[in-house]
Amino acid sequence: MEQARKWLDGASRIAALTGAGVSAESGIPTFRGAGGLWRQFRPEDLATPEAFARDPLLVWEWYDWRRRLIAAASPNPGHAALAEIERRAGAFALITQNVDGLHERAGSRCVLKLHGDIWQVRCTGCGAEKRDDRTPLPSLPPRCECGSLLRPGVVWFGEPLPAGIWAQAEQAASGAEVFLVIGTSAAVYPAAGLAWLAKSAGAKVIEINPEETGLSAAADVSLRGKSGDLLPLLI
Ligand code: BV8
Ligand code: ZN
Repeated sequence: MEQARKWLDGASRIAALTGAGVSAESGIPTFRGAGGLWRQFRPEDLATPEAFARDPLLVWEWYDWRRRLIAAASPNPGHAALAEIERRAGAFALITQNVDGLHERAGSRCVLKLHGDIWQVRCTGCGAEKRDDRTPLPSLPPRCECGSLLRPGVVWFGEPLPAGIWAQAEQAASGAEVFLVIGTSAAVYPAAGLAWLAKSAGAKVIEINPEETGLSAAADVSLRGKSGDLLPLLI
């Protein structure tokens, strides 16, 4: 912890990659942890264009359930600590795989959402995109005024990440002096690759996770614990 604090205090360019683990203490189940399942489905079965094409109602029931959970949740001290780091650092980029919007609700301003936003909906017909934060949604699956199905404004498996946001994330990772990897199992690419990019560009990598992950090998320091406990201690 002392070493991590020293690196953080001495850095002016910092970046962080967060995953579902930072929202776990807000009561949002992680994808691959114990509570991550929904009915008998795995996220990889539902978060795909094929699943949506096959059964848009089932996929929307899952998202509507998650939206209600998120709406009832609050940011936790880990989210707040990351907003504080942004205020203190010379340059800070918060790169998140999460779609729950809790970083913004905690006060983070520059959030690069690699996998989209659960509060956005996009028309599969006319492409219209808007924010719709009603929970529950009045009818499932929701439809656009044009009559076509609306889909969640998130990135599914097999879909490309938003090009502009990905480019900003790569730039932030390769320019960071310290790269924090928080609450991610590092199972999903290309997001997880950002830690290796940061490391190859000379950053000190600090991992915060109760468990070992695929990125522990890249970490210069691994803090084994909950982000809601450790991030406030770190700052
Ligand atoms: C793409 C949005 C190309 C939707 C999500 C084979 C090998 C390698 C890669 C692939 C492969 N086959 C396919 C791929 C590519 C695929 C992929 O990586 N698959 C994986 C499963 C193998 N990736 C893609 O498809 C990506 N797109 O590659 O496109 C392309 C290019 C051009 C043109 C066309 C295509 C798109 C990936 C995005 C998928 N969308 N979510 C939604 O949310 O509904 S991914 C989903 O997983 C979430 O975003 C989630 O954030 C993300 C990663 O999971 P984590 O965040 O890490 O969460 P997880 O539960 O896994 O782990 C939680 C961690 O927290 C644990 O480590 C736990 O210990 C820790 N924790 C728990 N409590 C705490 C804690 N930590 C701290 N504090 C606590 N209290
Ligand atoms: Zn439409």
